[in-house]
Amino acid sequence: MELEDPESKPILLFKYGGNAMSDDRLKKEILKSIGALHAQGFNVVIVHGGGPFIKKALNEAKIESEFIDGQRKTTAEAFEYVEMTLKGKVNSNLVSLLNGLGHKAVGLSGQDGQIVIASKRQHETLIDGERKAVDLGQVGDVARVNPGLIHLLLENNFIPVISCTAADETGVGYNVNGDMFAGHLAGALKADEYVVLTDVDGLMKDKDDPSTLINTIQLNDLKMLVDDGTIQGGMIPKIESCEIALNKGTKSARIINGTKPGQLQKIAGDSTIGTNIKK
Ligand code: X2W
Repeated sequence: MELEDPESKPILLFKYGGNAMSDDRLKKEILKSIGALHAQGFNVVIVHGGGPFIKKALNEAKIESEFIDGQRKTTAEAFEYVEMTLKGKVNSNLVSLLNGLGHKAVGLSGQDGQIVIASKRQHETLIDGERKAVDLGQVGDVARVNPGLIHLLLENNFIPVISCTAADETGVGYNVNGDMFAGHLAGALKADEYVVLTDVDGLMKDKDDPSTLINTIQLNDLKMLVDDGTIQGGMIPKIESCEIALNKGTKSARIINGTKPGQLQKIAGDSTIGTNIKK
């Protein structure tokens, strides 16, 4: 995607997961690259997770946490630690680093300005070959997005940095999977590009062979690769979030290697980087 008309600044929404945050030097490089895109004239929004940090905080507090189908079962007690970690630690750190690089970053979560309204997730999982309902506690799905506040910030040259928590209409808070949160927000913002940062170069037909990197793929063809088992594991929620983003209004989605910040900086105008997904 190129910056053709400087008057209509394209929106890039980045999903930045906790796995690519553990190395401080790399984190700074990633933020430098995202900041450079902002300085080039793109509107930039960052949605972040922080799974490994939540895990550490819960371990230290001796609170058990279990993942069921990629969702962290979240008791009321665990939710306090989720919020403390995402908002108090990860979000404030990203904002400080971006500000230190000369940007004006604003830390938010789904609750702020009711950007995201959540609803309690009704979850079913396979137990002994049968689908059974399980209560995941305060795990939420995105019910609605109000992107107004984000547009306001972008128009004023701020970089919104958003934690993936949200509340329902009555104010009960929920822990939302970061990929799903980001996909919904990218869709509601009609982002020009939804960029998922991972630790591999993109989607590969054979995950152990980088020469099988898929550069461009239509969403329907991608779903076939998921259905036939070619793509598995941690990539699936990322693909699901790209599907949500594209179905809700994002123009294109891309999965790239966030651990190669040099690539990240070049994504504008270079469609050979990562896997580009089109509807
Ligand atoms: C996630 C939210 C954080 C997240 C969790 O508690 O880990 C649920 O699982 P990453 O680093 O992007 O994976 N929420 C419900 O998604 O972090």
